[in-house]
Amino acid sequence: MIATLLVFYSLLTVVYSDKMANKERTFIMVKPDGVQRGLVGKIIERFEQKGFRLVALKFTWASKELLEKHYADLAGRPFFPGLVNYMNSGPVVPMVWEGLNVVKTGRQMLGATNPADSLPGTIRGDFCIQVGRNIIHGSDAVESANKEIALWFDEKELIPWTPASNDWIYE
Ligand code: DAT
Ligand code: MG
Repeated sequence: MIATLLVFYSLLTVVYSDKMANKERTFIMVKPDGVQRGLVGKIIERFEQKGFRLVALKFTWASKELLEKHYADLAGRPFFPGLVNYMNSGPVVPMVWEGLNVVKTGRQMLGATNPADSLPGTIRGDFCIQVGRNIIHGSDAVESANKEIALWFDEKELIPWTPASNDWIYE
């Protein structure tokens, strides 16, 4: 009896942790050039058709202060002032996407930082040419994703939900 309960419990734990793994979140942002060039819909479509869940989205013109925090790790780089000016040159579309391995897969969907190195089929590979106009941001690790999500969104703006398609995307 106890053995049966134990097996049942461990099965539950496996199923539960599997479901939790599907809750990984990443921070994706269409940069001002992506917005100006009318690529917001196409970018959202890539994440939707992959099967990831949209958890938050807004349209905003970010302050330099926020952008300096967002790119704090790059503050010492020669391109930093230009990067902040570019990111502050128009509205952006920050988003949170959720799903299994969404951070790593999201980076693969974006392509390399420099579009010259981004493979065809990736967002940067298909839609842009230069590193200073690479149209989209994506978190590079779970830890930075969590930091970026907290920087751009309030907790109440993150909407947990289960799409009707969920059981057809995850086994
Ligand atoms: P990523 O956006 O792929 O995470 P990153 O974090 O190294 O790349 O840099 C942030 C942004 O800064 C990048 O999307 C474009 C810009 N950038 C990076 N390296 C650059 C460079 N060598 N010259 C100009 N801009 C650069
Ligand atoms: Mg980065």
